Formats: sequence, structure tokens, C-alpha cells
Amino acid sequence: MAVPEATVAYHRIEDPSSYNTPLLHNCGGGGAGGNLRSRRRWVTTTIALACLLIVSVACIGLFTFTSKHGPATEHVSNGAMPVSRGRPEGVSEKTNRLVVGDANGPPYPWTNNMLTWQRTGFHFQPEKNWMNDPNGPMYYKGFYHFFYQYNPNGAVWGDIVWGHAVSKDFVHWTHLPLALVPDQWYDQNGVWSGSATLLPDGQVIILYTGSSNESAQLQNLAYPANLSDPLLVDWVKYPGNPIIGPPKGIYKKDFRDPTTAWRTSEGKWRITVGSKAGRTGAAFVYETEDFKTYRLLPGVLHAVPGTGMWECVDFFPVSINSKNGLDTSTNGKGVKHVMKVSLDDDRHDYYSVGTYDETANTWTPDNPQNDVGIGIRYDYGVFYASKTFYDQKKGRRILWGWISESDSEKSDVLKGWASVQSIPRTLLLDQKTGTHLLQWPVEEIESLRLDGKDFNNIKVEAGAVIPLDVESSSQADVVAEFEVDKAAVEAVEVSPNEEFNCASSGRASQRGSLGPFGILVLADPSRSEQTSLHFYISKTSSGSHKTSFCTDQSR
Ligand code: DQQ
Repeated sequence: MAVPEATVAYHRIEDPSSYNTPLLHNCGGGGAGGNLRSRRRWVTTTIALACLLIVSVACIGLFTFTSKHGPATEHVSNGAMPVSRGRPEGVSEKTNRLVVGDANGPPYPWTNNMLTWQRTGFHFQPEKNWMNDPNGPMYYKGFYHFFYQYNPNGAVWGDIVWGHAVSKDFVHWTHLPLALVPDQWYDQNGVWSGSATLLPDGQVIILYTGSSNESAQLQNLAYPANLSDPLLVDWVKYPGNPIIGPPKGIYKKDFRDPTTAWRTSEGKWRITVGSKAGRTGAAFVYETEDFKTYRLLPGVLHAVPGTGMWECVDFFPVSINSKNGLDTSTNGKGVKHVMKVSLDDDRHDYYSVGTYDETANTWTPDNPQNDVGIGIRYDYGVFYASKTFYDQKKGRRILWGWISESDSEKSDVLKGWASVQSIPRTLLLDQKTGTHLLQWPVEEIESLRLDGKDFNNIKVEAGAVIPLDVESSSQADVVAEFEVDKAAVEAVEVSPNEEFNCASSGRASQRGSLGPFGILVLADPSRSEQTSLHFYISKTSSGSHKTSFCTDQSR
């Protein structure tokens, strides 16, 4: 049997205490790290994974074909889920899959110490309270701006406003005053998700969904009060709002989250807004010249039966042959278009690579089997309502996503906060497959690395768990590469039942034909607790190989 060989670079990273500064303090030091180093060596069957571990690393182990010991503690409660608070209002929040067993029973006796320990250092989060979707990310006059769905009044979803923070490097953040709050009839029930567009003449446009006094989802325009303020602290709502209401035949609560606008070959602007008709998820397109009046274009950009409500649609171009990101308006030769939808039904983000036809107002996936909502996801952990933006400073496209903890609302209330944002990721089309996007944490994160340790040529025998001798530290950044020999990959057989799938094909403790192999973090010595990040190589019925990158949080 083949023996994967692993190389692991482990870095302690800085003490996070000073990285989120309160209102209008100085931003911490800027400065990017070194060049993005490509560690993907796909020439042989080498797989790299990078993860910024957000909490104490008690033990890191490498494993393959893990032992048959079942989990000592199964932290899933007996099917009990906290009540989803958002659905009656048109969105579903805190509908987690794995709920720590305090959902309905007596609350777990958390102490302040335990709850403080759970707070992250470098993933973006406000000082307190509930946060969900990333909104309107952009680079403006030297600052990365980040807005987010925020409840200023508590650690559960509700009373939603746009929080606002800026950074020069995605590491040090300065929290600014709330940017948009519900103060009009058309957003009285909440200032929901939306996007920013930078216009060539220097104007900045925000389009967002207001949940009205009657819970209708209406699209609205806002712009900075003072364009010469690099912090864009004050925002004005257009007096002619709302600018777009639900199209005929669409239920008033199924029409939300306008995208960044892109420019057509005629110099007009278009946006898309997610919706559903029956069980068919769909994206409507509107055209405008001044961002105040809009025309609904005939047909839809795309629709997929059976996928339900499409939230937070994202639509952007990627380059077929360059490693640079593309401005959202780029189109033409050498360009593919990515569509991403966030499925309200299963709370996952699905994307697909395809072709945009501006004249026909359609986007078509290259591979209908990988269509949005039924094919590839950005992330197989907890990652939702994501949004990209084009960073014109460094010529890259950056992805943000909302990560909620898999605990209950009760725990959130005790903690006094809920949710973090992903470490922003650079996105590129994988030139090898042409079907997948490559994601890598922004290079700035590497500036946090302190001393580290390298472990080379570790032979990972079947069933082995190899502890790595690393100090216990509160945060760590680990890059692990696995090299699997070609013969072993070729020997993988098609599974008689179904193709491998992270979500349904067994956890890290279940052995398969080539995998799982990966790293275990947050593991106690007996491994009754551990978090696994692992790969699995399988063969599809068409004979091609598929590598899955999974996580198992069940212990
Ligand atoms: N969250 C927002 C909505 C969006 C949903 C409300 C996705 O605009 O559809 O907080 O998480």
C-alpha cells in the first residue's frame, strides 16, 4: 500500500491582543508580507493545505487511513436544534448542523475563562454581538473597507445594520461607526446584504437590500457623504429609494442581496439580484446608467430548478491564463465568469465556472453537472454568504465568507458574541482543471509568522497517527504538503456504491481506499477530542480522479 509522504511547516504567530482596535484609533502597522508563494506542486500527486489555526494547538498529528477507534464523545445532541430565528423574516440564521449538546437541555456550565478562550485573534470580528454576512468589501484611498451584517443590540440575529471597519493589511483592523442603520420605512426591519461598486469617475456606490416595515425586500442606493474621506465614515441614503422592488410574480420576501455592478460593452451598468420562483433559484439582472433608475432585463442570468432561494449571488470574471485577478467589468477573450450562490436551504456556497453572454443576458455553466447549487462548493466546512471584490491595489480577487460557530444561541448569548469572518482568500481559476478555483489566504497573513519548525519527509503509514513535536501555542499557521505516489493513485478503484463525498461518505475515522490522510489539530492525547482536516482521493465513474478536502468536527 502506498505511503503518503508529508512535509509540514509549522509557525507560531504573533500575540493577537492588539489587532482589533476600537473606534478611530490609529491603524496598526501596514505592510504586506512576501510574495504569494505557490506551494501547489501538482506535477506529481502532491497536495498542499494551509490553515490558520485559530485556537490553542494542543497537539498536531498526521494520519492516514485512521484507526478504527470510534469517537469517545459524540457531541451531537439527539437531533435537537436551536430554533432558527430568521426564517419567518425571510432568512434563516444559526441553523447549524452539529450543535453542541446544550441546545435544549440545561446550559453547559461555561465559565468566563472558557468563553474568552474561544475568541479568535486574527479572523475579523466585532468587539461584541452578532455578525453575519460580509458586505460591500472594497479598496479605497489606501484602506480595505469591510462592512458586515451586525446586530448592535445582542449576540443573536436581528436589528440588522451595516458594521464598518478598515484595514491596510487585512490583519490590523480599526472599527468605525455603523455605516447604515434602519432609519427609513424601506429598511425599518433591517439593512440587509449588498455590495459596493467603484465607478471610473471616483464615485462609490452601495446597493443593499432593505427589509421594509412590511418585510418586503427592496433594493436601495447609498453613497459616501464625503468622497475625500478615505475612511468613508458617513453615508447618505438616496432620497429616491427604494430603487428596485420585487419583479412581478416574485414573493416580496424572496428578492435580495444586489451584487457589485459590472459595465457592459455599451458603457451601461448591470447588477444581479438573487431570488426564487417556486423551488427554482434564479438571478434577475437590472441595467442602469445612473444607479437611480433601472430596467429589468428579459429572462434571467441563470436559474436552477430545485435549489430554492439564492442569497448573496456573486458574479465575477476570472482569467483563463493569468494569475491576476480581474476587475468585475472585465469581459472578452481569455475570460471565464464565475457564478456563486448561497443556498438558503442548506446554508452552503456553491460556485461554477461558465460563460457570460452579455447580449443574451445569460450565464451558462461549462459543465451542467457542476451547475451552481448542485456542484462544487467554496468550502466544505462552515462558510456562507460569501462575497468577492477586486483589489485594484494588488490586482487580485479576494473572497470573504461568514463563519458561524457550531454552538447554540444560548452559548452565543453567554459569550456575548457570535460568528467570525474567514481569513480573506485570494481566488484564481485553476488553470489545470479550468473548472475549479484555487484559494489561498491573503499573503499579508504571512507577516504574522514568528519562529517555526519544519518537518520533512514524514512517511505516513496506513493507520498511523504521528504526533509532531510542536510547542503548545495559542495560534499557529500550518502548511502541510502530502505527496502520494503515482502507482497508488492509479490503483484507486471506483467505489461500487457512490462517488466519495465529504459530507456523506464517512468521517475521518473511517478508512477508505486512498485516504483519509491529513492533519489533526486541537487533539488531546487520547484523541477523544480532535479536529481533522483531511484529503481523500477517489475515482469517479468516468475514470478520472477526484481529490476531496474535508473537515471532521465531530470530536
Ligand atoms: N443575510 C442577510 C440577507 C441575506 C442573508 C440578512 C444571508 O440579506 O440573504 O442578514 O445570510
